[in-house]
Amino acid sequence: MTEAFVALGANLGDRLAALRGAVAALDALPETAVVASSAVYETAALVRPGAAPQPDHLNAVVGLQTRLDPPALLRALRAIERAAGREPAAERWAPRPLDLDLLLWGDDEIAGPDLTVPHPALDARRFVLVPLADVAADRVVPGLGRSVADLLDDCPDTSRVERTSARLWP
Ligand code: PH2
Ligand code: MG
Ligand code: MG
Repeated sequence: MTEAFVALGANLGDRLAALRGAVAALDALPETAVVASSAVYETAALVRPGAAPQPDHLNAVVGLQTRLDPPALLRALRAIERAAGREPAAERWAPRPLDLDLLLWGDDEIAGPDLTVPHPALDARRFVLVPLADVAADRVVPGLGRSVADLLDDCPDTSRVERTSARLWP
């Protein structure tokens, strides 16, 4: 069993329904269970330099226990995104009905052509660190050697991350 953490985001369509559907789909994967869920946060969209503004995202993080391997989980994340109506985008960071990013895979570091874990921008983004701290504040991030709570304390990102009262799971 590995404990993995997945970031969820959506800024198109019924965002909360997409996040809830994704959590249920993750829990329904073979040999996989959702064991922790953060609050849901309304967050200002981070866009690429020079890009047009985008609608706010909802962001959250869930913890999983799984016997899948990382490539199998990654394929499952992509399939759940597609089932939520995500289409292959022409540009990176296009608005999307659902985005699922693998943040942490146990204490492992993975560097492959399709997957880098811990997620490379994890320590730079409050919309990732704030929900991750709900479920894994004391976890030391492999490669960085610092806890999620420490990284959040020092995170230079000042963009808006607002806790909502929405419940994601169960
Ligand atoms: N995801 C992005 C780009 N910008 N901004 C917010 N607030 N939340 C996201 O999940 C997000 C983003 C690329 O995946
Ligand atoms: Mg993303
Ligand atoms: Mg993604």
